[in-house]
Amino acid sequence: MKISLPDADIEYIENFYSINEATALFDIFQQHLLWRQDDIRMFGKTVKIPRLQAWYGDNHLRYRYSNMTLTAQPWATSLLALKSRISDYCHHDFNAVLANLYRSENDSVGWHSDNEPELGKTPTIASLSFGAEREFQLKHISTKTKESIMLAPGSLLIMRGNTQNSWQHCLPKRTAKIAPRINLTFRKIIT
Ligand SMILES: O=C(O)CCC(=O)C(=O)O
Ligand SMILES: [Mn+2]
Repeated sequence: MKISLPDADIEYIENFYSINEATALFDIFQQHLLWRQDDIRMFGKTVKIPRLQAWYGDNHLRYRYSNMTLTAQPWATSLLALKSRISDYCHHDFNAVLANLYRSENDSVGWHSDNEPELGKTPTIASLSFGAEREFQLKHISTKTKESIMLAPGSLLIMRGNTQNSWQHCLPKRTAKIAPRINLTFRKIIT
């Protein structure tokens, strides 16, 4: 399904994986990915980022993200099957994936665009969700228009073209209790 937003090219496939597959994949990734708790420096202070992360990709690719440099772990076999299915669906070659584990409603990611220079000018980002459903928000950079999409387990969200140049996105904290969620964003680093 196309999500019709100005200056964006966004597609959402709710049942890219069945609910049974999504549940099994959540368990595998939660147990087997090399989750790390990174820090960032903000206003001169060191703070823990509010989620766990893991970075996998070809040839120890490096990725600078919010002042951190992550060096890719070699592909875990559990990720390769997903990469190939998503690459076929998107007709796009991905060479890395950033995994996020939101342990609870207190974990989040703040407003940002996936606009690091190593992604190129019009990156294609393929984002898979497992575990609890969470609200993904979008905000147009100049008009400030907001939109939100509930990302269901097993869903695939694809952002292409100008989306990262015109919109920011975030995954806000919530007050009501929420179970853990894993998000995998497949990317192509241009070296
Ligand atoms: O968890 C999500 O759905 C979004 C994650 C994200 O925006 C990112 O890792 O850049
Ligand atoms: Mn992002």
